[in-house]
Amino acid sequence: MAQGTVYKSQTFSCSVPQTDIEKEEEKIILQQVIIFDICINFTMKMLAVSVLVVAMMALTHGVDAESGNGTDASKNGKHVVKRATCASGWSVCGGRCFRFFPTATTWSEAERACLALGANLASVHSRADNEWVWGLINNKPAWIGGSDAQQNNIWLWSDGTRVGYTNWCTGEPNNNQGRQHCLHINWDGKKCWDDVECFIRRGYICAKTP
Ligand SMILES: [Ca+2]
Ligand SMILES: [Ca+2]
Repeated sequence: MAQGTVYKSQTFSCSVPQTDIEKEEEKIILQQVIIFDICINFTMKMLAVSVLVVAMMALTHGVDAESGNGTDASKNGKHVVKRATCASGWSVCGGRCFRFFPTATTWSEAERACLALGANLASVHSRADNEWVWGLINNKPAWIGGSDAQQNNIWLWSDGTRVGYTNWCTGEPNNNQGRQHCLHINWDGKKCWDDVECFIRRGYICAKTP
């Protein structure tokens, strides 16, 4: 290096001039964006076509069913729609058939009478069920299917369904004198539940699936 040579200092701004390589990279990125855009448009169009095809298939199936060619059609060519229906004397609620029997009987006899009809003493799983059952019993205490006879304070429904919803009256179940193992509704004219001795006699509500 010759002595006394002066090198000009370079100054750089934030806007760096693009090199040829950078320009090439920008072109590649632009091409990728265009390709991506084309793919998106293509995908959206294919999606729209798929929806249209599915809708047409559904319409075709509906027409077939109405004309007697569908799997749900009956032999005479008419479309059959199954609805929950209950036999005469039974009323439907939540897909089950309920019936109140006013004959005063013990809880076990009531359960056996329900079984003879293909039913069980009614289990109650919601406020709607409870209102429905209560509306059937003519404002008298009546048996429903709850019992803790096997082990005190472990309540089971006689139809084998899980106990979730409950509507015990205040202070119940109290297992009074250690011998109350069966559940009746409408004690003291209320919609709530009470445990009582299973051998007392009550009207009862049976329930079964259609
Ligand atoms: Ca008990
Ligand atoms: Ca009680």
